[in-house]
Amino acid sequence: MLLNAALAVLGATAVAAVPSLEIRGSQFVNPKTGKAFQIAGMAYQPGGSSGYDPSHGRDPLSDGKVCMRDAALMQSLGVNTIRVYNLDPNLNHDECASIFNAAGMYMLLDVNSPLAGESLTNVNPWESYYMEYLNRTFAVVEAFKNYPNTLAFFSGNEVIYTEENAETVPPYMRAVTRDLKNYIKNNSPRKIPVGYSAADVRVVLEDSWNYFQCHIDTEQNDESRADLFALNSYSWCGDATFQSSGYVDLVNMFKTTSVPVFFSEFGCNTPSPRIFTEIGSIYGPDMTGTFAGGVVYEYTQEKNNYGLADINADNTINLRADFHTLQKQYAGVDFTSVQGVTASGNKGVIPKCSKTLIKQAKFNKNFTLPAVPPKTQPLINNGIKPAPVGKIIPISSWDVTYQVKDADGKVINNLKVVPVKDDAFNMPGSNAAVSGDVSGSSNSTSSGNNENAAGRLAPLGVASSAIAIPMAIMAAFMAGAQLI
Ligand SMILES: *[C@@H]1O[C@H](CO)[C@@H](O)[C@H](O)[C@H]1NC(C)=O
Ligand SMILES: *[C@@H]1O[C@H](CO)[C@@H](O)[C@H](O)[C@H]1NC(C)=O
Ligand SMILES: CC(=O)N[C@H]1CO[C@H](CO)[C@@H](O)[C@@H]1O
Repeated sequence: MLLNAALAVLGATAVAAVPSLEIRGSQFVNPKTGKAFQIAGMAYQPGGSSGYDPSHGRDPLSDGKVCMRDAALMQSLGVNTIRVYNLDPNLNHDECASIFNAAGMYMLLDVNSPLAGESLTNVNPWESYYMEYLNRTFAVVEAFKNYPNTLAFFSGNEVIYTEENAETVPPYMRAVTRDLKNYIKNNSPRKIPVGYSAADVRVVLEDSWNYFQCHIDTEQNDESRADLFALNSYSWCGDATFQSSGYVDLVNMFKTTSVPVFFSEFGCNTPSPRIFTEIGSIYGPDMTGTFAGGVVYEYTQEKNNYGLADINADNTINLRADFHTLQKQYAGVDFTSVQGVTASGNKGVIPKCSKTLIKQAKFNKNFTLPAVPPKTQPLINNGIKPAPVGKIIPISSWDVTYQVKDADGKVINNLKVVPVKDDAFNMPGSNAAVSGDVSGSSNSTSSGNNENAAGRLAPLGVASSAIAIPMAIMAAFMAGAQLI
């Protein structure tokens, strides 16, 4: 009996995975349910850009104990996606990817890094577009293509942000997108989307979106067309509205989009503490018809002061008031409804690439893209060698081993990741370890729905305790122990 029950759960948890999503028209879609998916994302770069340090074998997804801590906290928050900027394709990410997968979170991954030779430059981009650079981006694809929760790759982040770099960068950015998409087409078991993450600089924003989403008439299967378009936007500050924040202008700009559009970063930090009232707008009727959600910037407190959590030198954490405020805002959204909408099938308007599509005088209007650099086509056709290989692995314990304190300084007990059911992703309420009752957090907003949030807790809470014990058994099983 115990054995059967254990094996049943063991079987279920061993393969448990978030459903890999597809892009259909302007939406992310869960192919198993036909529902459109809204990103409730978190920028995840503990240590800032120095959290990526190939010389010391370190990147944000290479330490399982750290990922367990952060996955549990972000799960408590209600996050369903992380964005990770700088990755070393040659490190082992299996433990972290498996933890975030079990916690019901997708991964948006940048293929570039700030180190020399690891991204397209915004000045003289042709000087940075060569085989070794592309090989590295392909290596990131290889390292992450097997994880079911890899949501998409960003081929570039804020490379275009002035009229000057808009003169030269766009064709190179589109060429990198093309090369990545062809690489994935030939070498990945699954079509993982590729797109661009733009700076919300309005003078180049609309042209960037059009330049990347348009279809080049002379191309058959135009692989250079981006699969999605994201923007890093900080225009909603403090107690703003859909109108005053300028979000209304973004919705008007993007409402005909032929690819998913979402915030790859948001979360203005003045005034501080933040109140995160944009959450109600992003997941409300004003936005969800056009936007596919967004990514809060950012999880850890760094020099630029956007963090929700302070990480101490010994890896313990002190949550900041903003963490609890954001948690309340998410809890005030009825995510069961938000994630329950059947995909519209809306293909939007795919514009033809042409000079007249681009509005700004200086913005590049050349759609004859740079040729694939020398020695690169064989890599695109046959794959890089050697190629890193990632895979989902069993996790023996979901407990968080580092101490975490809430914004009142109270130790959070029994913090752990609560594996979500197979084919599910994380929702607010799935992990109740972090209470919202913290004096320092803002209480100015949508607390009215908390009862709903608590109501949604029950089924997932049950699942969690049912899974916690068998996982220990599974650990023993994996270690070769007898199960009777
Ligand atoms: C391509 O990437 C792989 C994996 O990171 C690496 O081992 C190899 O040296 C790279 N090749 C070139 C030519 O950069
Ligand atoms: C457009 O870009 C291609 C490829 O880089 C280049 O050969 C061509 O000269 C460019 N055309 C114009 C009008 O600049
Ligand atoms: C941080 C914050 O907004 N606190 C407010 C919570 O609600 C009380 C009572 O309405 C206010 O006095 C606080 O300023």
